[in-house]
Amino acid sequence: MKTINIQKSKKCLICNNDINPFISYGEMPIANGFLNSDNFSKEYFFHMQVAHCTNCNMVQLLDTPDKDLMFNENYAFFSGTSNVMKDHFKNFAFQVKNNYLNVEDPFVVEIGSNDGIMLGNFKDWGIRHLGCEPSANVAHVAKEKGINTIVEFFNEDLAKKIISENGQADAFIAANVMCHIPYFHSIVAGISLLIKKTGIVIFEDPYLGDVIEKTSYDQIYDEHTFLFSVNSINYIFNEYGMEVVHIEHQDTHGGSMRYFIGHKGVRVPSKEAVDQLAKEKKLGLDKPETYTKFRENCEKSKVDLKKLLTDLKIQGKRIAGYGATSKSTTILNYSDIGPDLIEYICDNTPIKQDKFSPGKHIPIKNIEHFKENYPDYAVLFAYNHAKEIMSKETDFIKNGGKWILFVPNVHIVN
Ligand code: DWN
Ligand code: SAH
Repeated sequence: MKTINIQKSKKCLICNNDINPFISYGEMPIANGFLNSDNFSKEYFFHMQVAHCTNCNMVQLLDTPDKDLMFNENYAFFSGTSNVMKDHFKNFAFQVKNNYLNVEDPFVVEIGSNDGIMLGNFKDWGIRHLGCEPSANVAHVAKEKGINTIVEFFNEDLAKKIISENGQADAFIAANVMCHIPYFHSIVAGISLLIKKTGIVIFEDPYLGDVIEKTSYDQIYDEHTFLFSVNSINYIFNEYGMEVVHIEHQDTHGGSMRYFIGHKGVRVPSKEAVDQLAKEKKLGLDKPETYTKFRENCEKSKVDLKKLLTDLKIQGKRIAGYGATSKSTTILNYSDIGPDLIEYICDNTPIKQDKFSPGKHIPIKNIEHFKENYPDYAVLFAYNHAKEIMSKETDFIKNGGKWILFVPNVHIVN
């Protein structure tokens, strides 16, 4: 089996060093591009390859589709689909309010604010806030709740506009969006202007260390241009006179890192931040061998999952998927798993239901369909919400059903 397909070297999006891919996942569709059958023939694909930059250590996609193909008025991910995430973001917001907003008339900016899952807390507390959310449909949900939101992509120009209209911000916050933005220099340049000298930048994204350790390669898809580490984030922010002053590991999305960043010299970097920089070197996140091993692990995971599903199918078992995640687009297309193996995927998001999964065209159904048509096995594509989903779906197990997980390895939960 040969999945690597090295193309000509490209330049690192962060430091302009030459980079080469360490893996190709093949042709990939838009991860959130759920579609109707009349659009199958027009579906867009791109070659998904990943590289590690040996100079700045940023792990990145070589190519990303145009941003408007991914983030638009039909964006399929609504943050409010998870109650656990609502609590998570409430706690995030509390942390910002309690520790960083003890100034007169504070101002908070969030990018990728989606349906307002985090920013709504600041609105409820009467704190001056602004969300930047380019996907009009999810932004509309936030606006309906009275959360100040502009339907625009954040970049340096928008940062200047925000400053001219509102002044500088005390806190710039973001979750699961910074890693989505290939024009990252414009983002960091914008943040360095927008944030006050004593202000704070706090954002979290899936953590490279977890992806490597758990072979959770499904965190790699069109929207995720980067897999961040503390070293790579510190590298780029340093170029704009800022530095990582603290970090906190999070359990969300299979393992994330929350970065706290300030203007250089204003705060003393915490022990956690300093230690993590060294720990990443010990983990080998700066070594090409780490990524060669990761590629081998991805190839094994792909073979194991397809074999398990094929064997179950041969035994006459019915298999469904649970959670039509963006991540599942990578799993299904890379592992070549289609409707012959997975009958349907159920999901609680109305915009995904009664459409087909990107690339492999597996029917997407609502949760009632799952309850009325329990399969023998359900692949938990939304494994990052395992606790929340498994606690709601106890009847599936009572009816003899079994969950299949593929992180950190392919296994059946007995
Ligand atoms: O980074 C991103 C994260 C924040 O969200 C985005 N690029 C896109 C998206 O990624 P994802 O689709 O992999 O996210 P989730 O949160 O793993 O998606 C869970 C899916 O499962 C959603 O479609 C909702 C669905 N779901 C469900 O049907 N029942 C979720 C829960 C909790 C449930 O109980
Ligand atoms: N913060 C939410 C949503 C994450 S999904 C959560 O963690 O659940 C990523 C979001 O970022 C999408 O809603 C997308 O429209 C938005 N986004 C993508 N590029 C952006 C940019 N340049 N500026 C602001 N938001 C952006």
